[in-house]
Amino acid sequence: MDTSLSHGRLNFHVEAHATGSSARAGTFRTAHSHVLTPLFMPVGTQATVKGQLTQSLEDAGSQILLANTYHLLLRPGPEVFRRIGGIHEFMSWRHSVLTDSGGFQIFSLPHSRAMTEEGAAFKSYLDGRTILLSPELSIETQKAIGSDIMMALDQCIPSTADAATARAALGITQRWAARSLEARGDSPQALFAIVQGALFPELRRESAAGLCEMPFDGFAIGGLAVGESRSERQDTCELTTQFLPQDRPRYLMGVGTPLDILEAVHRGVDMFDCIIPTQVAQRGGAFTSRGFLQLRRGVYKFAEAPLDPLCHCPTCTHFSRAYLHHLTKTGEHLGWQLIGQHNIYFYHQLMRDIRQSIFEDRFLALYREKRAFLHEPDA
Ligand code: PRF
Ligand code: ZN
Repeated sequence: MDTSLSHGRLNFHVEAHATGSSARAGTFRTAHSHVLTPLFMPVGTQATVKGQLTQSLEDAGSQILLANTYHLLLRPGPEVFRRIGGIHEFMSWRHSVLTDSGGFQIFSLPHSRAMTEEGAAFKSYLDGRTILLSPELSIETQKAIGSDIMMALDQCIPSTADAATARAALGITQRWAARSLEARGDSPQALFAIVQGALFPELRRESAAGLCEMPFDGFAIGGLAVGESRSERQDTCELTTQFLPQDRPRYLMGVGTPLDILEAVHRGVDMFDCIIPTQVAQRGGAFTSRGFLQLRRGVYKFAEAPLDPLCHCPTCTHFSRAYLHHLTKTGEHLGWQLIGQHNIYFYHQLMRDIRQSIFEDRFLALYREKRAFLHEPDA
């Protein structure tokens, strides 16, 4: 195969580059859908984006949902996906799905885990059983789940780790990536590798260089948004994207706020996932074109206006701030659901605006304007 003509299983193409920025607009094709980048993926850990019907996600403009191998391996287990015919059928979602490999979720466990060359051993939170999640078991499970894009098992360490720890982790991640590729075999599912290396430029370069020698369909930047400052995150992201090939999608894992995403697109990232839009909605938090709102505040008790007068989402089309305030104050689930759908729509609209501005070569102007507007959620 002539690799100079190959764009991997996703056939990723950059359609436009921004002037004065590393931002780019692209497209790729999975087994289920045609995808436009830059894009945001809502998190559906347990084969559900909490509180959202898949129809609501489709209406909000979601293109890819993220699911977690770690959780789905434990419950319902791969056999359910094998018998039912994959996650799309299972959760009634006709667009694309990306599965995370499980490395990060195990790293996030407070105790009962052990990393060896073979894999990551952990105790099931369901029945206390010890499970060895090897790169092979992760891929086998992701094959059963039937995601469009699989992630290679990686060793995620705190971004503040010392150089020796970071070097060991990227070595393991590199070898696990090669084993994942081998385990994928001739499956049509795409596979991404994950760059690690904490905050050390030389280690990020080494990790990216090693992984880029292998025929992955895309590359993720892992190990960020785990305790570093925003400027450290931005610097590491900027330097890592420069080591990645132009002709593969780049995915910044677990990031972030709208401002984080805007900053990362500027530095050449194409894909994002984060629980923030659904998580803040649960507590009454909403992103709007005029900044972040807390709907529990008493000032909204009599507010007849929609949540965001400039938003065209179903929530803003049908409901007032007063009603959403009431739902959050009474702890009604519908409040979480409606604000969640609005927040997801807000993230997707941000990505659509960014994409459009890249095509019209006015990304830098949009970046400056949005940067001033995007307020952060309260900690
Ligand atoms: N690795 C994996 N999943 C992840 C991360 C990672 O480093 C992150 C880092 N923020 C989020 N999700 N496999
Ligand atoms: Zn809205």
